[in-house]
Amino acid sequence: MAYFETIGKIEYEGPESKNPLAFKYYNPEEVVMGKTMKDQCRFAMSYWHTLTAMGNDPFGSATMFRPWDNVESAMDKAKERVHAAFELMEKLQIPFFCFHDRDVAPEGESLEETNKRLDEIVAVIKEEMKRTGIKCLWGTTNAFSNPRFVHGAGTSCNATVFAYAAAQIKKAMDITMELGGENYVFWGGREGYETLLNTDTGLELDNLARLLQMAVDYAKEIGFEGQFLIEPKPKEPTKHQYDFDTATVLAFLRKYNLDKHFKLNIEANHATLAGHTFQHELNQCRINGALGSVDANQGDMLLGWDTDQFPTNVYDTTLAMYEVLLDGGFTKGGLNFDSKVRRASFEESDLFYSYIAGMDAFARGLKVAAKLIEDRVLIDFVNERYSSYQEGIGKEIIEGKVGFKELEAYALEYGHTKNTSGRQELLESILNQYIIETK
Ligand code: XLS
Ligand code: CA
Ligand code: CA
Repeated sequence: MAYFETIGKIEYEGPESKNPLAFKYYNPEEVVMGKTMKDQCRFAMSYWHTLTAMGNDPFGSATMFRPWDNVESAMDKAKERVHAAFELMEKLQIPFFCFHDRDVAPEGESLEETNKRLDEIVAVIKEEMKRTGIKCLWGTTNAFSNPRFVHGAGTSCNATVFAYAAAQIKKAMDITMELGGENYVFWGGREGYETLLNTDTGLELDNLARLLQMAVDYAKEIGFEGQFLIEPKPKEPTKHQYDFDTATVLAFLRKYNLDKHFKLNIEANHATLAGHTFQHELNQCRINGALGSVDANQGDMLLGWDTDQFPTNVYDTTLAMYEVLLDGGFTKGGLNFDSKVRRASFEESDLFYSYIAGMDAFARGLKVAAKLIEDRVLIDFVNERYSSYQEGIGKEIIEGKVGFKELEAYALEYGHTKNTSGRQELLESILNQYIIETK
């Protein structure tokens, strides 16, 4: 059964096209910096926002019109969702998907039944993957929705809940491996605290590290070669989440000797919630060799929560792709649209318009970023700005040849240095020119 019968395959028609159901910038086979756009972007559909988000908010119930949900049993619904998902991805030319265990199959009465249900749906997903060639970018565990995780999962005060979370992750890793997932993500939805009056943060963080180490050990045991990723987020649902931002996650990983096993999955909206730009978080991953994958969305700067909107801001997509390209491009990671249509965009066609908007915004960002790198506009400026470290005293500082005494002697002789302008406004205007003019 086809669920989007009136919509055909979305093709690239170029920037002159007025067809709302066509790509204006995403041209999958076009080569940008040595790779096709398809391989540079590695777009993925988020199963949760696309198939299961119903438009509920704290003040109102579901608004989405989703014909594949018009079946009786929860398992039939889960199966129909698989078909709808793959039809949508095929038509939008999206080569990957990402999923939580609980997005694809409903929980049963017991863990055993839940796992059986997962196996049943995974078989359907596998068939669709075989039919379409679409792959799994990453899998993850939803260890935050069920009330059992009220005090956390790996950081719960209740050891039975820790055990349950471990069992759930074990199964999610099994199915991610079965589906050929290239990464496995940890987002600590309830791994944080509301008040320090009742919280042993030391034990909670030690336990979180223990859980991650168990995942590393289990991956080795079953031969899972996917990349482990941690996705930082500073708050929501908990007041303070342990995986606050890139810097916090890297410090945590290093403390527990887990850094060689994990990279990061950076989400735009989480970066801004942490008081950073999207580019800042990607940049910090890049300089630490920890850039794994990206959750492509955007927040609303006027709101203080996670709105998960489809990314349409070309300024941001350009600067994000700039970091990705400087990092050498994606290997196992990709651009997962962890984005949902607004509550009032409830028709099925809105799913197409939103993905087209996001894919075009990133394709455009990719091209502008590639041009900025090819023309070396920022690279040369930055190199020149730090050129005092390429010779003389600067070189000696870098090479570790001088200490305080030598630098004091130098400062006494040459202390009255002349600084040069940082030229921020000039660079911003060049960036605008590239965004507007790049063909
Ligand atoms: C929630 C997170 C979540 C992760 C996967 O804010 O973005 O969806 O990406 O669990
Ligand atoms: Ca995310
Ligand atoms: Ca989010």
